[in-house]
Amino acid sequence: MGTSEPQVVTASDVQQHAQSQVTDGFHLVIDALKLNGIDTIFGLPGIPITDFTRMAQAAGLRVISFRHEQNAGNAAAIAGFLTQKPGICLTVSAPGFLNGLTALANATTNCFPMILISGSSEREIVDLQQGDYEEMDQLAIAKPLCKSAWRVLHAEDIGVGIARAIRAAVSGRPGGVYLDLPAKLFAQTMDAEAGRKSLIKVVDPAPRQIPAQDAVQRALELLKSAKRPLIILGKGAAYARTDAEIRSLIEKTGIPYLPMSMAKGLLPDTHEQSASAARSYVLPEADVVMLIGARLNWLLSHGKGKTWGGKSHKDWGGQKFIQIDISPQEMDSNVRIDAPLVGDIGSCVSALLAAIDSNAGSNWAKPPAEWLTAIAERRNKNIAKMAETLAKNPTPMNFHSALNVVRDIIKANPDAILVNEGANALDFTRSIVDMYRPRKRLDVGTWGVMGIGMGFAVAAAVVSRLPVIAIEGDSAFGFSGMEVETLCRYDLPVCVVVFNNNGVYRGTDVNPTGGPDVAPTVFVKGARYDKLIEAFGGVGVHATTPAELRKAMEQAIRSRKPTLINAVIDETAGTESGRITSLNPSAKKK
Ligand SMILES: Cc1ncc(C[n+]2csc(CCOP(=O)(O)OP(=O)(O)O)c2C)c(N)n1
Ligand SMILES: [Mg+2]
Repeated sequence: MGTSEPQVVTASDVQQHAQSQVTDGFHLVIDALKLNGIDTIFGLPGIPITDFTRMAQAAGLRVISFRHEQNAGNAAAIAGFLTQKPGICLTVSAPGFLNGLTALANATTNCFPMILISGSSEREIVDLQQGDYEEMDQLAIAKPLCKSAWRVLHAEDIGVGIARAIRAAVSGRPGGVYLDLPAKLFAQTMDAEAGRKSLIKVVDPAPRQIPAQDAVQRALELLKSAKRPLIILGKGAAYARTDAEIRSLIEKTGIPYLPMSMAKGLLPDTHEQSASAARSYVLPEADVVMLIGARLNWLLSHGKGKTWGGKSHKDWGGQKFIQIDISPQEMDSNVRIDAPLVGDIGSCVSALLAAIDSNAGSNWAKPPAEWLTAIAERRNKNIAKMAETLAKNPTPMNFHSALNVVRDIIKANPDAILVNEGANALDFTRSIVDMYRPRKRLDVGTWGVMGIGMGFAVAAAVVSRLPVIAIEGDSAFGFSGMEVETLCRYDLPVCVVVFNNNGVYRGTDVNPTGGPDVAPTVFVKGARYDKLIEAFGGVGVHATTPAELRKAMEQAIRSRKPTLINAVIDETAGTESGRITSLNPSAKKK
């Protein structure tokens, strides 16, 4: 400047900056997200998005940083499930993108709304494969693994890109969306006013989809004809947030119901119409089954075979199905659907309720008493048998005696969110721990994937501010265990309980050669997972009895301090793959 005057920032400088005539890609992305009610980003910084995370935080977004992108991705996915807004995961290029991609694919499989936003490298170099820093054609790789994938090359298209991503994630069947933002986009500038005008506030991002009246009538007629009706609730029903209508449908019709894992608590598991404890009786015996936001995938034995009373593996059991789903393509995916009811779950259930009222008024006939009595008998017998097992207090502690404690803790704290993964640690928790409120059980979902634990726990605590309890197999925990630092860094009210049975399924396998390597399913014996969290200032507890476990869990809930309890479980107690042993291919030649 050639003058000796001191440089001072005047008030008018500041004002001018605030009313800056230009904006850039960084700010347009942030503004577009904020405009659409997004208040949290789950991610991991690095080139080219480090400054973006800083600016997002400065602009008032909550930026939750993780130690691995897969955990940030899982956090975003479950935040989407819990809020019906797309969860945002932000990563760097190639390896960061790939780390996040597993979570994106898992979100799509589970119908969780999520947007993976990844920075990417220089297009010209990537496309000619000239070896750029973290070079990868991310868009092409993401495409088959999510609902939609787009790249934004120009700052003026950011508004459209974010709007489409939001719509794609939450409308129809929710799922994962990929948004590719090249490094150069962030620094692009444009006129601020034109930039503001280019942004889109999405109107009605997940439009209701009203079912056709004749489809409603068809479903109702079939339901009326049933002698042994059954309702199955899937996590789609939980996601729909139409809890009162679903409860009313179940209670008005008097039909027994089965909740799938993440639909537990939609009605309290202690509800008298719950057939959970008589599952193996009701599936083959039912004559008409109404699926609400549940798919006939492997978790329901594809709606056929011996589970459903079929004579052999792929045999139809004779049931007629009513299926409520937002996706018409879901119908007939495994067996014939006699009454498809396509629409959003809220609209479908409301339409059914209205039809029931106008058809039958208060005269809707409850299912025949023989059916209800037969179910009640089995249920009561199984519950009594379970109570006996739970009352035992063996040494060392086993899954049952430990879960008896968790069961009491959840009963006393029904608003706490339960995250759950593992094999035995998963299956026993699902069947032993009753849930009382909707969307409180978050688990491995459709894929039975390990690694969701800490990502889900962080997001559940962040979006709900409620206490979170994560019941983790020791193997399962290892997939995301480093995020205990994240729990401590954000001081989240999460109590992790590692069910430590020294390995995958159990800790007793031996190396058949007698060599020095342990068996592939076995870990370090007597590991102290509680010491991990102490490294970051969290509370670690070593629990070898139900009494110690109870005291530690109660303390964790009371204090809201990040806590990790190493619960020592009998290493002989588990079974191979938990409840799904039969899915292991068995070698002809041993
Ligand atoms: C990403 C992924 N990798 C591997 C598996 C296979 N698998 C299923 S359960 C499990 C761990 C079971 O051990 P643990 O969590 O300790 O539960 P336990 O049965 O011992 O209670 C593994 C590795 C998987 N489901 N997902
Ligand atoms: Mg284990």
